[in-house]
Amino acid sequence: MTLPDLFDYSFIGRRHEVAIEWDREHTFGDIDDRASRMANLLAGRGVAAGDRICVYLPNCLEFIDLFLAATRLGVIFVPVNVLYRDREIRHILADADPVALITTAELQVHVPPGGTVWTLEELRSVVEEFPATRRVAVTDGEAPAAIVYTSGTTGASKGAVLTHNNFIANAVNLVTCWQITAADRLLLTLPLFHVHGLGNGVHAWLLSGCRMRLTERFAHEQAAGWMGEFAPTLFFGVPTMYVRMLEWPAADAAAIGGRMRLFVSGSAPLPAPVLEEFRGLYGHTILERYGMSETLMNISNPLYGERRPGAVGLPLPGVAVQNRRPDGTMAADGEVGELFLRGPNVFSGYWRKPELFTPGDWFRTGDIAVRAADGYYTLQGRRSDLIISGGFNIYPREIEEFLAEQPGVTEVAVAGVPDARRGEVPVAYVAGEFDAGALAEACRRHLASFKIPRGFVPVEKLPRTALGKVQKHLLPRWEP
Ligand code: MLC
Repeated sequence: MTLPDLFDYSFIGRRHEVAIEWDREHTFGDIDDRASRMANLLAGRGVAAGDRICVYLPNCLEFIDLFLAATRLGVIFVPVNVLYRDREIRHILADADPVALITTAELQVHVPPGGTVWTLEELRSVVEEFPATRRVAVTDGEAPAAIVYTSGTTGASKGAVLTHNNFIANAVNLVTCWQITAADRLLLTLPLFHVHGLGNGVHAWLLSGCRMRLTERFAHEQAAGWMGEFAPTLFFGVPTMYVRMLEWPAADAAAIGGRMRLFVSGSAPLPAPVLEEFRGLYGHTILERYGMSETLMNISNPLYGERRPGAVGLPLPGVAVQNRRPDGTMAADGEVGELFLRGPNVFSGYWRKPELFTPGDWFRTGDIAVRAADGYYTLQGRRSDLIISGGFNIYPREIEEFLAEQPGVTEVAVAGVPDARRGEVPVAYVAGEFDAGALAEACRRHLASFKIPRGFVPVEKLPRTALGKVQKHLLPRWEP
């Protein structure tokens, strides 16, 4: 089976039902036709199976049209975070080698010159001329559907290649385990360029045939209004969104909670006190689950049964989990280990880096966990020094490499410091004769906003082990 076959449950089966609220209501038939026109447009420009297209767009209907068109043509869809700037985009373009990058006229200024760019505005002006005839060129469920770039421990991001079957396995699990049906109303405010919004949001919507209200982003000043008007029964969020929701008036919270069926959280750890406070206000226990770009969803608290605060729950169907000690033997229940995963959800490897992962192998997550005697997993941290801010992953190494290139910087370490809203934020510890304002400005110009260090702390030199490794836990405390 391929994604177009899966989505036909809704596109054919629920053709006349409302699928999405965006500028107005659109039926599944409308979305199907839009995807067909876009597929014909792409095919008319010579885009063919196996080619890559990069999509650097905020949430919009055309994002969905392009994704669906790509899955039909066997074209590999490469979403690019809209907060990325020239340095990050240059790397993705060089690595993915797409036939074109699609963006808005406004975002185009961040795209390095060279390579083919099609603007959203231009596509919009011509797509209606293409017929809504169906064109499906992919038949193999093991074909790649998307390459999702995920920050690498080496500084530069790597492209995780996800197949049609990976997305199908994930969607079937979520729809089954969270009992998502056509009667649901999904409010989707997550960015579509990550697997949380795309692999969970869009896929659960199209498989279940529910009604979705899509917004450009989670604007916390407006989100309470959307929840009031749209009355969702289902919401997928990152912890930062739930922290924001604690600030909403108690009467609104109770009304929203009264109509909701399920709140799900992922992409970053949900602090247990947030879960407790949220339960008091909204009358719901947020369901926390655990996933990654390379594997989609792995472990989830149950819909019925105990949603354990601080724990991510039990493995999803088909997902094999091993919690290994550093010597490769299995950790006992209650003992700390590192999670290794295998299953139909696990990706087929990193784009053009076959040496890093072989399909079918156990995937090493880098996540440190404990399994309780009753099977619930609790994450305890990461093997690497990954920072997660507002649900966006940051590898300190990438920022360190960039700052080390700046004038006056002799050495630099970046570490995550706790932040009540975002979970963590990055801070840079810098040795040398540098100007903090100039460093901040350079970061603003070349890096995504969530990667810009909140502070640049001068240090004489970095604390290192005898072997030269930086000891981040010995860095001075940062005070805002
Ligand atoms: C954030 N910003 C965005 C944006 N999200 N800009 C454009 N589009 C978006 N989608 C920018 C804002 O412009 C602002 O920039 C800054 O981020 C903070 O904005 P804010 O309004 O103050 O936001 P806040 O209330 O803190 O909430 C941030 C957030 C955002 C929760 C909306 O962090 C977010 O959407 N996170 C979701 C990340 C995600 O989807 N991760 C999934 C990864 S997949 P400035 O310049 O003013 O600072 C994965 C696997 C798995 O991890 O298991 O899910």
